[in-house]
Amino acid sequence: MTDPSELHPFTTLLDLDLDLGALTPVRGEVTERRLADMRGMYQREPADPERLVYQVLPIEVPATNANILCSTTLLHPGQVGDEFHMTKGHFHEVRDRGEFYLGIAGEGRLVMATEDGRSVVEPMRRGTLNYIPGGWAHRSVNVGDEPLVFLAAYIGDAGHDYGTIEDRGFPVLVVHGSGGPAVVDNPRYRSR
Ligand code: M6P
Ligand code: ZN
Repeated sequence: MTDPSELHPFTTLLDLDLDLGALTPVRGEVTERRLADMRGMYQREPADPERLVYQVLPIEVPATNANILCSTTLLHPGQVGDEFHMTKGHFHEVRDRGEFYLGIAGEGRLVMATEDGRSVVEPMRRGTLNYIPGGWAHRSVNVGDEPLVFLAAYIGDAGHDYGTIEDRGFPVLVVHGSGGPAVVDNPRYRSR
């Protein structure tokens, strides 16, 4: 689409279902991620690959830099070994594209990392606004007992680079420690 005014304005009422932790309605195709879709990302190989970890509910518009893409992520509570349920995590293919997350329900951590190995871990909960600058990979982690739900918005042509994270991992992990969620170094991280 060359003329962005060809896209008709619309309003989506985000209706928070407290039982499901889900936002409806959805405009577009829901992505479901199971443990089987995340092979090698957890330190321990899971025994139940069919377990549903998260769903991404999009508000679809054309993926160009004229638009802002939005999606709601519903990340179910749970662990694989010591590690809490998490998203795959990605850099943007167009590295300088930024993003923000608005926390809606649950308790989480947002793990961010640069390609030269710097990392930052920020809290996520209802009402938090996490700003992810360009050049920072991002992965969300559910450290609570309820679904972690957040709205994401990013520049439409950003794209998802999963391969770099699949090859190298994140520098840190979020694990269930004796005093609650703990951030520890990832022994399998491959620095450059
Ligand atoms: C957020 C956004 C989406 C992303 C989703 C799940 O909603 O960042 O772009 O797809 O989280 O994360 P991932 O794609 O890393 O699995
Ligand atoms: Zn992103």
